[in-house]
Amino acid sequence: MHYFVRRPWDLPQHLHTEKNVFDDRGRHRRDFLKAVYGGMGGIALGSLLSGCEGPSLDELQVAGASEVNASLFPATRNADFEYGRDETDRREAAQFTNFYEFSGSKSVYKYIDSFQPLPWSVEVTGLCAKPQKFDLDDLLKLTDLEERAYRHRCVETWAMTVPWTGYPLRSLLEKVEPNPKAKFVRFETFNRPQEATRMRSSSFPWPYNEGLTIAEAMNELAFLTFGIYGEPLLKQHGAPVRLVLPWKYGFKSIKSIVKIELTDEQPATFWNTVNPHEYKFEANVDPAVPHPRWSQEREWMLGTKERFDTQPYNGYGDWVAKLYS
Ligand SMILES: Nc1nc2c(c(=O)[nH]1)N[C@H]1C(S)=C(S)[C@@H](COP(=O)(O)O)O[C@H]1N2
Ligand SMILES: [Mo]
Repeated sequence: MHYFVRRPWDLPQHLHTEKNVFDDRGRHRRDFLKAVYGGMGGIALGSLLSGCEGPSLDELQVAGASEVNASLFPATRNADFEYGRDETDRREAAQFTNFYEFSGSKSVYKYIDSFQPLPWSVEVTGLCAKPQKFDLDDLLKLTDLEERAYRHRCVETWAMTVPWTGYPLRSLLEKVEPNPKAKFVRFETFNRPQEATRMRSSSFPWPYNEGLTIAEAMNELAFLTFGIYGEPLLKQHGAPVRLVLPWKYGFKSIKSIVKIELTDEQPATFWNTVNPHEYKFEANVDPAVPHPRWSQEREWMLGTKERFDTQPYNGYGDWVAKLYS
């Protein structure tokens, strides 16, 4: 019952802090807004704008938080996962993203105003006993949300450490009761050329899609994600629901998912279709296998530019190495 009266992303930032934007149905809403905007908004806003170079928070679409059940955020941190290094600054993460539907640059936040992520639903279909379409709210309440501190490694060698909110993908897949014939899972992003200008270009195989083996999809690490930094996902991070697969290169972590399909054949995937030589279906992080155009031995962190040695499976071998032996 705790919904915003208007979509946060429909309004400029300054309006969000005014009480009259919200009705009086509960303190939750205002508390949530404090949570959403308090960290980077409020006092921090002034110092950020005066003290730092770069885009304002408006431009970063901090206001792009999803219109979701306020009482669910922030979720409890799962102590099984640690970064092993410093957490990436949320502002650095918000202004350096890959979302090719909107831009080929990292400044996706400049091009994402037009994206309207609500209402949203995800169809789960294919080789299963109970194919279903889930509304976002049903998805959010399917099981308890938790927060996980994960390392993220893009194939381009940049890396970040951010807390995601969600639950294992397995929890959703089990609801539809996969058939034993299901060997792969295919994921698809929205197809909205009106909202995402680059989808008008026929030089890419839109919509973005990705895939996993069923064993990968059922692995504890595969995380269906609704939030980042204790708040609903910003639009540029793949609102309102995306995948996060920390042992694979970032392009596998598909954003803004509308469809999940259980299949018996390895599905075509976006980057593998565009350039099969450079982007493999499996795409596990591996320092020993160079990208055809660069080494994968080292990685650099968003924000600090600190450099680290790349770890096999991005350091998650204890969870996933068994899948590949
Ligand atoms: N639909 C869609 N999902 C996507 C992408 C994309 O362009 N479109 N980019 C991928 C890449 S290359 C990376 S590194 C991650 C980046 O997630 P972030 O921008 O939230 O850091 O999203 C992945 N998911
Ligand atoms: Mo990436």
